Amino acid sequence: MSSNALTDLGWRPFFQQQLGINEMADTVPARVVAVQRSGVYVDDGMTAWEIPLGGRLLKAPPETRPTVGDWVLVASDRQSIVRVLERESVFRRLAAGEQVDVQLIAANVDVLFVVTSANEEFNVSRLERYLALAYDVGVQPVVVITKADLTARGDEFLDAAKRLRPGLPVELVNALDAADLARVRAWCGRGQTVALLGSSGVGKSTLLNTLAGRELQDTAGIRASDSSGRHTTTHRSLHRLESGALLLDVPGMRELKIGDAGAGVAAVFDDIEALAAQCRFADCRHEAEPDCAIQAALESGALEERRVGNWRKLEREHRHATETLAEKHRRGRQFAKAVRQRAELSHKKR
Ligand SMILES: Nc1nc2c(ncn2[C@@H]2O[C@H](COP(=O)(O)OP(=O)(O)OP(=O)(O)O)[C@@H](O)[C@H]2O)c(=O)[nH]1
Ligand SMILES: [Mg+2]
Ligand SMILES: [Zn+2]
Repeated sequence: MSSNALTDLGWRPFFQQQLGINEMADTVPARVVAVQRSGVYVDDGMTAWEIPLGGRLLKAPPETRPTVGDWVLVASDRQSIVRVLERESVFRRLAAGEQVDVQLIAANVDVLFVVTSANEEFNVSRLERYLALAYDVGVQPVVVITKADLTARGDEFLDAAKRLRPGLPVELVNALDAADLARVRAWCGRGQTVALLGSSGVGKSTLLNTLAGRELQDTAGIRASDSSGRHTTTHRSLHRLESGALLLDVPGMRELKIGDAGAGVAAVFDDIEALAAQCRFADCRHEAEPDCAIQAALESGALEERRVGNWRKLEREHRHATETLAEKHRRGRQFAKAVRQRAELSHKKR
């Protein structure tokens, strides 16, 4: 296999340097292009094939299981995964619902397309959530607003998104029109991995198809009543474009719980955090305390009420997730210790 074929899949020194000498001889590096219940689809740059998910990997904690975008070492018989290579980046979220379970969304991503559309679906607070996810792992976000062809108010959406962060790249497009995607395509260079995230029906698969110039993924219409999608894409998959980019299509998300992405929240709201540092009291709750810089900025109109509200909400979510995950890890360690002690005890008895 030529190393060019691997490079085109996103292979780089960061992964190469993780290989031991024996591994170079005994294993094949491959990229996970899809994960299904039955197994993992991998690509070595020449062909793609399915590897059944064996017991050991299935039972591994979610964070160590292979996810789409991962680089794995495959045994020479090509039928099992020896190990998952360390990730350059990984998007995690908390599973929807009450329990705090971490879910991996995608690994080794270079650019995140936060996809939204120029209609009722557009929501700046939701965009801030996606931005926090991107900043938390150090991935470049690009906001792509679709359905420009269906509205006369495109520029309003464009301006609202641009106001989120200074210098944030935002593109307003008709995702069905290849000629309209030149600037979007500029992010899709050879070997670059680009993940598409957003609600159902915003046009993630449509963008992929138009960029690829062929129908790689099914797409479907949205409900006219509220512009919400029908969850057409059902599993995550990685696709190679002619340009050499790797596009990761993800099923639409009903809700994105960002989990313990504290650094990401701080980055999205760095202006608010800077103000908070100027309050008179270090533990200011920015409610009725004297000399509160945030209250002052709200009163002068320098700061938007909605933004402060979303900052508080994401901060709360982050704190809750961090505490609960820490508690969960502690219990997991206690359980493992108890199992070990019982095993030692029965060993001594024999
Ligand atoms: N006119 C127009 N229609 C669009 C545009 N982008 C997407 N659509 C349509 O919107 C519908 C939903 O698009 P999809 O690509 O299936 O949306 P998705 O984000 O992949 O949705 P899920 O797979 O459910 O997450 C389809 O009917 C598309 O043709 C656009 O820019 N203009
Ligand atoms: Mg889709
Ligand atoms: Zn304050």
